[in-house]
Amino acid sequence: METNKPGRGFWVTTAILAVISIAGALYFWLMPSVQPWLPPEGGHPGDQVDWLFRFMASAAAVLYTFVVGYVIYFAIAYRRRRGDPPDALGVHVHDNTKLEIAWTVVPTLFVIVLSILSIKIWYVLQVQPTNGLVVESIGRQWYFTFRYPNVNGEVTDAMHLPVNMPVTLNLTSDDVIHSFWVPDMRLKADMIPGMINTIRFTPTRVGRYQIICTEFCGTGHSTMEKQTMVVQPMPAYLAWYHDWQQRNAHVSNAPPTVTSGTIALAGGNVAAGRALFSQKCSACHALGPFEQRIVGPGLRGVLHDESHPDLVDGDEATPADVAKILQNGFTGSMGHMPNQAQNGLSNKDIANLVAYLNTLK
Ligand code: HEC
Ligand SMILES: [Cu+2]
Repeated sequence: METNKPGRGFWVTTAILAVISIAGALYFWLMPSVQPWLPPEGGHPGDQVDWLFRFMASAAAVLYTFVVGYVIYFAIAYRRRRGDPPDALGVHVHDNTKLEIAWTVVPTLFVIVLSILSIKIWYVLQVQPTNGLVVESIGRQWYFTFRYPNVNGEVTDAMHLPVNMPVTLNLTSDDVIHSFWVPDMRLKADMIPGMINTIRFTPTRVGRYQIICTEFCGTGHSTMEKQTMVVQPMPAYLAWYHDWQQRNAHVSNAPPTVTSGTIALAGGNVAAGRALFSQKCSACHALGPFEQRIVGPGLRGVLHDESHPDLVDGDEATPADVAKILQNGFTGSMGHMPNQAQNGLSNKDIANLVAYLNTLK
């Protein structure tokens, strides 16, 4: 007589799988002390995110062990044996109500528990209002800028935050989709043009943490990892904050636009131009010869290379014509050179950049 009752092999297999799955679950649960896979958490709710990660990994270890273990066991136990007729069929099991209820209820409960745990953390991370500091970050090809209350314009060096102060971080993009990721804080959210995504957290450990873009955003994408989140004690933070308040006191808060008319180049500051170049131009331009392309051409000797007397737009290489390209942008055979508004340049910035480019020989 054919039977569909599980035999002794099934129960032995179940016992072995139970032992393996407990070992697997323990490994993932104790993982931070077994072998630190992740950098130490720099803040809250990063600690909760790690807890959820360990819980999910442990639960997945149990699930994986049983699913794969039984697949292997059944494939061996119910294989076709020597002497079976070539058209032998397996036992047909159907209408086992208990079994069907079990395999519906158990995974459903499992998923419900996981969603409740995730939603609790998601609520803290994205919804729960907090008092504290509100900072904005804007993704650009290929760097991040930051806006602070009562600081004009944008901060371009790094994102400074006081330790143990709740932060509401509003994220957006000026061009294409970027993604803001700080592994040490377990924070990640997309930066989408025309949308604001908010994440909330409290940095609890003083230090300097890398900010990385994790959405492929063009040829300079891999360079969007140079800026940092600097968490510091309040006095140091305030010193930095007041410094930027002063530095940007004369910057307008209006979004940059393309100016009409010619830009006055007298008084351009070479040092300011050099600093700006490394922030806003070096993702696309090397300081090598014209042929050394990143996205646009190398700019060493853009004003002094006799083998390239003309600029890409066909005009003669003079400071005024370089300024015109920075002002209006240019699209040619190599691609798109962003205009003044897209690069976020004031007229003064352009004068400084041209003064700097004029020193390259
Ligand atoms: C997104 C990439 C990108 C950025 C950012 C960018 N450029 Fe360009 N630039 C280009 C491309 C591409 C060209 C060439 C366009 C063509 O001819 O096809 C170009 C051309 C130029 C030229 C003309 C060069 C020549 O030999 O004629 C100058 C000067 C220049 N860029 C300066 C700058 C400066 C200064 C900055 C920073 C404010 C900057 N660019 C930022 C892509 C960029
Ligand atoms: Cu990006």
